[in-house]
Amino acid sequence: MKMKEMILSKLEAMETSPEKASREDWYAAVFSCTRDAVAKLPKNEGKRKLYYVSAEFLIGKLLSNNLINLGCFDEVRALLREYGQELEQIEECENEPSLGNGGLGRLAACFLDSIANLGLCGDGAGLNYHEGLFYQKLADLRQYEYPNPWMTPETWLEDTGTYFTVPFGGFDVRAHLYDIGVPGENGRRNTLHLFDLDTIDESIVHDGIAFDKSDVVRGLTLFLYPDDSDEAGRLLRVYQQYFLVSATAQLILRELEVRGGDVKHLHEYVAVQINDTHPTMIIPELIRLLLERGLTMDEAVEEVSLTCAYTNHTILAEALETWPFDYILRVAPGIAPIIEELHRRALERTTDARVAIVDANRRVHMAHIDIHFGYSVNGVAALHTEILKNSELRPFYELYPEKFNNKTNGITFRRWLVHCNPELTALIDETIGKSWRKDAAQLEKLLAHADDKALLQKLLDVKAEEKRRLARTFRERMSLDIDPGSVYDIQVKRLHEYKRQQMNALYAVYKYLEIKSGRIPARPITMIFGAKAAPAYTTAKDIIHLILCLARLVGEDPDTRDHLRIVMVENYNVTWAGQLIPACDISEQISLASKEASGTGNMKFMLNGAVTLGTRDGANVEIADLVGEENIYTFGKSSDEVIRLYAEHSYSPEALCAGDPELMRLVDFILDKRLLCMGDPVALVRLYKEIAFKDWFMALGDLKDYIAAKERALRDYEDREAWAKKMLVNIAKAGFFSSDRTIAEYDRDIWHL
Ligand code: 26V
Repeated sequence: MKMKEMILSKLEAMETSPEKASREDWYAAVFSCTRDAVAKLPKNEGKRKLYYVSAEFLIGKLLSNNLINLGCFDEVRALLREYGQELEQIEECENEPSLGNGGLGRLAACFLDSIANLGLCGDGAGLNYHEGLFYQKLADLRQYEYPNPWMTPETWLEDTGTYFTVPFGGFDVRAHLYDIGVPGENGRRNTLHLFDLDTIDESIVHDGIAFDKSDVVRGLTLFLYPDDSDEAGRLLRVYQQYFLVSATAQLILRELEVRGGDVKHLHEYVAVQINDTHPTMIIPELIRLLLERGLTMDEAVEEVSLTCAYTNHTILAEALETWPFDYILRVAPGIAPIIEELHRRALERTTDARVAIVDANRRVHMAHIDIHFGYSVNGVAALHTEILKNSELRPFYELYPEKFNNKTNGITFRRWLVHCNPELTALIDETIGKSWRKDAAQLEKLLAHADDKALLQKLLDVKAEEKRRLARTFRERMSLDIDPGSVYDIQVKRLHEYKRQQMNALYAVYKYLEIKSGRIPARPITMIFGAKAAPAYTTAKDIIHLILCLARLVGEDPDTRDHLRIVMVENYNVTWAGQLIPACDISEQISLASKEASGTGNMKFMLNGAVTLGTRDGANVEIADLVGEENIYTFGKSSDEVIRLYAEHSYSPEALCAGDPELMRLVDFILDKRLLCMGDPVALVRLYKEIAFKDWFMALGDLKDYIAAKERALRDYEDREAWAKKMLVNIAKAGFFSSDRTIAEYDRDIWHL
């Protein structure tokens, strides 16, 4: 039966009709038919199976995505329209699973989509957090955190009825396996496995997201990244990690057995990709289980080392995980002796204390386990991998040069173009045909049309329509009016000092003061922010506070409000991203060079025809090389310069301000009476001190150059045809950033599925 008929008969079974059905009825019918269709697909098979293990899978709403991959998106959209319904409105009935924090989690979701669409045999394994990350509310000019429950009776989660016993120190728990189907366009599917505990109790959460973090049995899978500012929180993270990897390792071995594989040759049947260090303990856990099955220590270490591969996603020292060995003893005593043994074996290979697994303070360096006892180490953009090899992980690179490789990140075009921007998709199809959907490099065919004025005008028209749509969304959801004729300048990503939302805020100060002095911009500017701050990260929260204060100041001042608007969207997530990205003119990618491993938002914006304003950091470098200097605005210190400044300890924000009154005036504005009266003086003074005296991520060092680059972009924007050409080149060159390309490289170089 065709999808259309299935949906109609579902409505009938629900005792309603297409004419009478409510939005909720339609959702229920389309959802259940889609879920059944996915469940019916045969699984991808292959001798070697991949397990992508990750603490985060930021999958977003699944309805449209699944319809696209099932090949019936257009059919269902047309059916709904026949009865006066829009798919995007129907989809509002679906909650977004909040199973990730940012780029790392979204990358995992894009990868699952590409693995399935390339027909590769590979599943994901993660945790089923009941309350997700947290729900961000913005009120009183600050962020508040609340639980973010997302599971409803209509859920993509399939209860497999399968359990695995996880042995914690002093007690066991039973990991309950839930599955979510991941359909591919080849008519087969893979699976995202999410583990959970039956004993979780949401009622222990109180006052926002507080709960007794020592209550492992009731709280283990409540939240992603529970607050780790006290010991109970840190231990809970280790409990989560061991729970994830122990259950996953048992699943892997059970599936191997069912497939008739031989544990003695594990690596011929299994590849494990360790997504950042959170799942690192899968290495000792697999070894433990192989020992139980009769392998010797030598054999087990050898097999697991040929099975596991590690991806590094950060060079921030503070994000490289280490745990006290005592925590491992308490939480996962079964693997403690194995970690000690791995430590001993690593020291047999080198005497360099920098690469030890357990350091002099008895802390376990998780990445070191991955590098010594995995067969591949990859960074996520060309620059990032070079920095890993030459600085951050240099001693390891000297030891194992053959393990290091680069895999520049990518994004799935099925979500980040076909789904979120159907109008642009249709225009591309109309211009160059549909071959780009299977081979994204074909987007380059657009370049042949770079001087086609009619096409350039259509590109501008599509963008204008997306901007009007976003303005309507703001009106409906935030009772906020923005000018669809203004330039939309957007920075959406996790809030972190290295990403430098504070530098963008200082640009807002600059523009505000310019307008107040009568220098009116050629066209109004709408600055849009979206970002969650980690609940215990004070400076990040102070930056949100500054942005919200500036938004109010600019919005309430009759001199400025028609020329500059600052908007911060609440609870930025995948759904918001799908609405914001198609409407963007200027994509803010302004991290301090060397600090952003890759970035993937940068790729999504480019694909949707935004022009990047960015530093030469992460994948921005590759974007710049692809589009050429005339189609991107780059500024700021190079990564080499930054690395040198850190090495010399020679960066001083105070000295910079002392020598530059204009810069000083912008920073001092944080303490302007207008802001202090409106906001929280404690937070503003604290932030002022952070920026004026520490500025660890050198925002002031790049600020003037940043302002100049943004002014240049705004000037160029006024030549609409020339700007449209930049848009076209960006779209045409985005093909390289398809996650289908990235996954094909992982398979070719690492997984060999
Ligand atoms: C670290 C921590 C530290 C403590 C609190 C919670 C937490 C959560 C995650 C992490 C690891 C962050 C790694 C990460 O998200 N990296 C991002 O990975 C993206 C995909 O490769 C990449 O595009 C971004 O540049 C990189 O920041």
